[in-house]
Amino acid sequence: MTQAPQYTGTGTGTGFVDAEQLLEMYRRMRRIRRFEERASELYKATEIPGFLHLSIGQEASAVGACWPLGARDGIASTHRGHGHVLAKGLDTASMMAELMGKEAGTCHGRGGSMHIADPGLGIYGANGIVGAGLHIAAGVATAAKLRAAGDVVVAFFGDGAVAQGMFHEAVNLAAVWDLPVVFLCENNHYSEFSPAADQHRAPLSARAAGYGIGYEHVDGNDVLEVARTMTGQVERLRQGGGPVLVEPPAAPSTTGTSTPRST
Ligand SMILES: Cc1ncc(C[n+]2csc(CCOP(=O)(O)OP(=O)(O)O)c2C)c(N)n1
Ligand SMILES: [Mg+2]
Repeated sequence: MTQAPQYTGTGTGTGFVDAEQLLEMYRRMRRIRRFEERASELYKATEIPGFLHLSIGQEASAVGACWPLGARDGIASTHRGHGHVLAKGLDTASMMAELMGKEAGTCHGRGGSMHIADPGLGIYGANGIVGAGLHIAAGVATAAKLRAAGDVVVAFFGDGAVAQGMFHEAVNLAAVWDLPVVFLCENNHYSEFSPAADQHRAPLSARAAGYGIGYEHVDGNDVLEVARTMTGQVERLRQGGGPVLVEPPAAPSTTGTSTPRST
């Protein structure tokens, strides 16, 4: 007889997920990992043009963050967005074609890894400009608030965006307009080669307090903890609650800017 999956971490709560849902979370994380491993091979073989930023090690935060989202909910992503868009429901075949610049790609090969988007799935783009997804998320959340159908938005960003003016503008506007958006910082404490301490002094919890919004720290390696936290926050936003900043620290292995073509 097959043993049901056992979970011993802190993320689970009674009735939160059953064994099949646990397996589905694993499938989603595995799909992202395998996709990026293959993309890395193709990049090294020069089959993928431009740059390729992998999110290996961050699968749990992508899958956990998107777990409570439906098709009408939105996400805005970053230069490191493969996991986010796959977790939101993009199919691997059209996405890989997009990375390879092919007509069969999600955006007919015009966007590539850093500008892939599918608004029909609530995917408002990966983004090559650090911090730029935050404004897009605020805009999508404004539309969601006006529609008043309970839709929410998750704005993924890295710690490198925190010293940008765009971060201030988007978070402040979301706070004063009570927009239904989760600002989710995958914090690996580096922006390219610059440690976070060289860029900003205050921790994200203090930043959130400065804007008068909530803050939650979660274990970015624990998909259940991220999913449970996000499920609670998304439910709160669907009921009309205001924005929140969620911080799952990211794995140091993802600090590299681009996967090298030759190693
Ligand atoms: C506005 C802007 N400035 C600089 C860059 C160059 N750049 C590309 S990735 C990156 C680091 C971003 O760091 P972070 O947001 O923490 O993401 P991480 O790569 O650490 O996941 C920078 C500075 C850029 N793309 N956009
Ligand atoms: Mg970073």
